[in-house]
Amino acid sequence: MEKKWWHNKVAYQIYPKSFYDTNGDGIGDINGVIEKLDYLKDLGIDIIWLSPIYCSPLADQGYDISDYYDIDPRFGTLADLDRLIAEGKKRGIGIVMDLVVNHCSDEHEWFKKACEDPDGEYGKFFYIEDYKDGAPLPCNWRSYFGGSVWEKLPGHDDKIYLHVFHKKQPDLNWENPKLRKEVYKLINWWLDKGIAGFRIDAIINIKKKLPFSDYLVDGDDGLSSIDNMLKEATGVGEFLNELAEETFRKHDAFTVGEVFNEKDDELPLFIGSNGYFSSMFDFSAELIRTEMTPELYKNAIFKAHERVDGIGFLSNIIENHDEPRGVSRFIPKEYLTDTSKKMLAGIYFLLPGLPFIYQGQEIGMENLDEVKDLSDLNDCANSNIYETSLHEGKSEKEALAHLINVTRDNARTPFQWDDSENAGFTAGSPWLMVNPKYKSINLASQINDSDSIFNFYKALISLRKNPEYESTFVYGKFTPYKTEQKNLLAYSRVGEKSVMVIANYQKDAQTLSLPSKIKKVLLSNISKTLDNSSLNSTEIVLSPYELLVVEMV
Ligand code: ISL
Ligand code: CA
Repeated sequence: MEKKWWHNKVAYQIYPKSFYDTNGDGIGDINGVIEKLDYLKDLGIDIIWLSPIYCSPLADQGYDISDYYDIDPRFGTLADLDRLIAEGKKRGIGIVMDLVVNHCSDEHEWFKKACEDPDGEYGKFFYIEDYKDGAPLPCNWRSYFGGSVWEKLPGHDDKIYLHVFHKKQPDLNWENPKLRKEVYKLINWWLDKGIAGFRIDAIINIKKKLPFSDYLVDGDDGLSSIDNMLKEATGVGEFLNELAEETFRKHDAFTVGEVFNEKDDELPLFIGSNGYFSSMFDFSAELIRTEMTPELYKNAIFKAHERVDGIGFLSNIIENHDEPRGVSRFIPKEYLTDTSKKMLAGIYFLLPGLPFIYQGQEIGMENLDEVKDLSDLNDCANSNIYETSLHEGKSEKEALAHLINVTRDNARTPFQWDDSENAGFTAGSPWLMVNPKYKSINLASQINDSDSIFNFYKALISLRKNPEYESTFVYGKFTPYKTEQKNLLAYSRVGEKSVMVIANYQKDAQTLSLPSKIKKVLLSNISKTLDNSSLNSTEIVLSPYELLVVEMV
């Protein structure tokens, strides 16, 4: 495999609005990121992905961009960002921006001009259709946030526009070469500024199956999931190849795609050498919507990595800004402890590919347990989730309880820096409630505690980067071990060294027989040391939720 500069990197996702507020307005800002660069450097981070900070009405928290060339004043200025890029460079940290080009904001000048003259140049930047009241819509697709994808074009009773996300996020028409050129221009403008690359939002959505048509109704609302259309849409690769050719490849940028619904035979095109992207996220575990079990988790992540074996690098996560906290999702509540959180960390961190840490994950931040009222939360996706529950017959209390388990706000509550008011996130009043658990879960209490989750993440990163083991963790062959043994997650990474990652994903101890003897323990979440007799045996007893990383003889 041809070596690339980003292969051995460890990335960290920042959700700027909730990271650190320096001016007391309750909203995290770029200066807050700059202030915390040394913290991230100390943790061992090489790449920071910033969720969007461009000008935006924040209808979908910045994923609705009204100016691609400027920073929203709530986050700072372009000068602040230039400073962040420069300060990052000094510390060997690259900045990756979020690229949101399936749609823009309805407050972007392109859309405003399209509303002024739907038949003019900018009308063709969007999907605008004629419409007569009472007539059927062009298609029955359901927007991701609920309701039809069609909305009346402001100022035009006889026209509608397409939005697969929020109605304030009109879809850009990628079939139009002029639009594509504008997109490439803005990407190159940012790359020329010296950013390391992009995380690419909802990129599969840029290709629609045209002409518009109805798909199988799959809900009481008489609509059809976008996924049904995406299965039939072909040709996204032509757009993506042109995109890569006109922008990323020229800059040797690091790019990670938010890719769903890709087909097996497309994988080499997406992330193979000279693929459209450097990497793409592995969402296989996040996508499981039934109750999580260790077996489901194991099958999902192991299959995902076997599927790309020899093709390319996945980017591994346990959570992001769109998901509940990973520890709350993947570990049963009654067994959620520092030990089980560290186990989960070790499992995903040493897989092939790039580990991504989402802000707060490194201190074990958890979901909210309760909120008094829907209005304590913020995400634009909430009301649809809540209403759907009521519609299914749940009581208001049950609907709220369900929402708390799944809402994206779980990941968006402010970072818990310390146990002072507002968790040290802001001197003002935070834009979204602080998770009350900040009194016990916060960075200040962990930073000097060698047993803390924070220091476990630090140890994981230094193990990955230890020159003796780095090539094994980055390029070593991945092989699942004893997949049939229940609640055991084990795999080997074999390169210059032979390493095994072993996790006992259950509340009871279990015994495991190994393929050979252990040479030494590289990392353990229960401070395990092995005496001589254990080192001479090929059988080990694992404690509840134990994670063991060992070098094999
Ligand atoms: O978040 C989801 C489910 O809760 C996904 O369906 C999500 O909408 C999808 O992953 C696309 O996400 C990205 O684009 C959205 C934005 O809301 C998300 O925050 C972003 O990650 C629209 O820009
Ligand atoms: Ca601020």
